This record gives sequence, structure tokens and C-alpha cells, in this order.
Amino acid sequence: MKDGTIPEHLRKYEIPERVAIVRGGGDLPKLSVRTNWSTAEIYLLGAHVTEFQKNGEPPLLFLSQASHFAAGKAIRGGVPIVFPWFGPREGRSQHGFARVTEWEWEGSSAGLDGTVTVRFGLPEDAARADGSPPSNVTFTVTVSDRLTMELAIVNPSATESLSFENCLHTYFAIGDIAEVEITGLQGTAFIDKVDNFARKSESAAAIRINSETDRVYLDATGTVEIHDLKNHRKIRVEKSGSASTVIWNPWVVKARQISDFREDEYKQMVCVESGNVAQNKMSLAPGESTSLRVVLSSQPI
Ligand code: TA6
Repeated sequence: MKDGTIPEHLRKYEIPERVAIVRGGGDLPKLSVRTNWSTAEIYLLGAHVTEFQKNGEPPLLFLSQASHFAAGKAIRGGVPIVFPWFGPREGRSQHGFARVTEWEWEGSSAGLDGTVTVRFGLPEDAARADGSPPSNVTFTVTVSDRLTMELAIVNPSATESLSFENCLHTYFAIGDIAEVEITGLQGTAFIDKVDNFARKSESAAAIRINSETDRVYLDATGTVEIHDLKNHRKIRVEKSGSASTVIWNPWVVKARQISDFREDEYKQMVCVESGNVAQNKMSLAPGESTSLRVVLSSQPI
């Protein structure tokens, strides 16, 4: 698929009026999904959801105007899948290889109510090429009036345990960062990456962002809500199989340093990420499995 052509064997997973495989940015293959309530787009590169939009609402996910769309490069925005490590790792790419690997599209289905589900698998040779231990990883996206994403990981080894971090590094589109409040984390311990990784406890019932923010909330299993006052919309992030929530906004200076991000785009996005990172890193016994499930929904306020 490197030359921009779409292999005919994938056409069997298309569903008329519901799911089509088309060429996206950089000619990369992406799925275009339509339901009675919404539209969504998912690139095979990274099994990366780049768009979810309910009819009559602004997009739920932020996607940078400066994003790369190229094999082996991460897409800036949407929902990057972070696996098997979160953050930098010496000599290797930040946030792991899953987001820069082309996933296999393994199937799709449409429910009687019009809900659409598409499923992807991370090719086994991606871990091998990276020198990482084997893992069976699938990603299932269900599109309706909400966006449901499930990252399932199985340790296929008969003898070795499998340790990893995972995260759905979701970029939300917001009206204006100055008019956003994030609730659901009060009383939770966090690592403040912009204050030398200091350990703190969240005191705010409603978090406001007015400077660079990069926080890993630990043992944070609850629902988080983003109150977007400018768009008159509340976004709900419900999850299971996740002990960490990460909040990130690069703000002014960092935004300028990110080559695939426009200088003023920090005002239009906030990342609220669900996963298992840092002290919440996971370890699966031989044959064991885990599932990280995130449900995104919105309602007017
Ligand atoms: O989740 C927050 C974070 O880890 C930040 O530290 C930040 O740099 C960001 O992700 C984006 O990482 P990326 O590799 O996509 O530029």
C-alpha cells in the first residue's frame, strides 16, 4: 500500500453506504464511516481515528492542519494509539511503534440500528522488527452517536510475562482553551511533567489550563468531563481497563517547537488520554489478556 493503491482484498470489508476504504492525506488508505448519527475516519496507519463528528455538531477530535500523513510518521491529532511504551525511550521512537505501523483491517459489521464496528490487528512482525516481545493486539472502533474504542492485548507467550504501557492519546477539539474546564480528577495524585516530574495531588474540582500542562494522573479510573463553554458542549470520557489519565496542552512555546503543529492550535485542543502508564504500567502473565475501553460522548450545555 506504500504506493497509494488500495488492495482489492480489503474491499470485502466495505459496507455499502456505511464503510468505504478511500485515500486520505498523503494518499494513505483510510476508512470513511457513516452512521445515522455521525461520521468517522480511521487511517490504517496506526489504526488512527482522525475524525468523529456527530451530525450538526463541530468535530469532536482535533486534527492539526500541519499534520504529517506519511508512512512511518505519526499523525498529529485524533487518537494516536500509544503502545508498548509511553513517552520517550532511548534510541527508539516516542510513544512506541503502534502509532507508526500500518495495521491490518480485519473486518467490519453494521448493527440493525445502524451502529458500525470496524476491527484492526497490529501485525505480528511489527513487534519483531522493533525487537519487542510478541503481543496480540487488536483495536475495535464502534461508531454511533458516540465513539467507542477498545484496545485488546493478549500475551501469547507460554512462559514469559509481558510488560507494557498503553494509552489512547486522544486530542479533543475545543472552542477556546481559555473557556474549558476539566472535571473528575479532584483528589487524584499526579506527576507534573512540566515541574520536574514533581508528585502532586489535584486540588481543583474544575481544572483550567493557562500554561503548558503535561500531567499523568495515577490510579485515575473515573470518568472525566471536558466542559467546552465556547462550543456549549460537554464531552464525556468514560473508560474501563485504564488506571491513568493524562492531560496535555503544549501552550505557546512548546507549540512553536512542534513541527507538525500550528503555532496557535494549542487554543483549539486539549488531550485527555486514557491508558496505563508510568507506575500504572501493566504486566500480563503468560496467556493473560487485558482490554482498554474508552467511550466518548457529548451533549449540549
Ligand atoms: O501525553 C503527553 C505527551 O507525552 C507529552 O509529553 C507530549 O510531548 C505529547 O505527548 C506529544 O508527543 P508526540 O510524540 O506526539 O509529539
